[in-house]
Amino acid sequence: MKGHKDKSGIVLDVRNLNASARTAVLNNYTGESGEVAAALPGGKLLKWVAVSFCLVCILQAALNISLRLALRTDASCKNLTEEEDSLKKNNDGKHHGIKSPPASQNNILTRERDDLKRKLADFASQNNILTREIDDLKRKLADFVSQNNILTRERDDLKRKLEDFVHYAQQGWQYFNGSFYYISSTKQNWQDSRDDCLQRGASLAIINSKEEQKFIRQQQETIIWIGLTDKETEGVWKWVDETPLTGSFWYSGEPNNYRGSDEDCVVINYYNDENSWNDAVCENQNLWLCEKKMVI
Ligand code: 2F8
Ligand code: CA
Repeated sequence: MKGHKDKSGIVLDVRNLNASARTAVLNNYTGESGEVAAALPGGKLLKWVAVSFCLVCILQAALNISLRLALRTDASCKNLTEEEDSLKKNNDGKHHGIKSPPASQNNILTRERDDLKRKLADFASQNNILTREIDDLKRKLADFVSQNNILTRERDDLKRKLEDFVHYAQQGWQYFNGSFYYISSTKQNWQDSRDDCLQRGASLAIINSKEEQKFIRQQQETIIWIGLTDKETEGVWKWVDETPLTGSFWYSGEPNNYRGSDEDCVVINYYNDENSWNDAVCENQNLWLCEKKMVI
């Protein structure tokens, strides 16, 4: 058999073809060494089909993507347009006094907000007033507490004084011009007399005025010790409360340390005379006069 093999080994028989067909086939399928090839090769065909199929698929995918993008863009534009229309409607309604539902709701909320703001301002104002009132009341309370403490101390002080008054009055003491006076019923020397007065919460009498001197003379009928002495320094007379002698009621010729005796303590001797004082020896036994000053 006369024929030609192509690269795949297929034998191509061209004997029955007419001249033009045979020429065409042989022209198209010539081997690498110049020999005539057989019919179309099967591998190339398959490659062409596969490539074509892939191209069709790619084209299909591109078309799908394009269509989807186009549809989505269209939907977004539609939504935006609707929103724009809605906003326009609302805006037009506000400008023309038309109460659309959202605007009405907005007005209600605005009024409620304004009401709440006013109420808050009122509460703040009321709160300030109440705070000031509380501060005032606190100050008044503090004043009352302070005043109450003062009054309590005064009350307690007065109670003590009243108790003192009752006590000395009940013991037979005589009251004159702010002091209670007590004349003993027994006799002692000057120092023991002084100590007795101290034990009674008092002192030997200290005479500071004419009136007091007169009152004391009226109470006595005999010689009594009073609280005046120059035991510390001869000739320097001092009261038992350490105050110096300023005004005196010495009897005529006194004090005299009679006949050289050491007369350092004072008695009211001549009680019929305003000037009734006499210096006497401190160890003499006499009645004594206690004085309790009452500070009112
Ligand atoms: O004459 C004054 C004189 O009188 C008495 O002495 C006699 C007094 N003595 C007494 O009271 C103890 C003196 O002191 C007084 O000076
Ligand atoms: Ca004397």
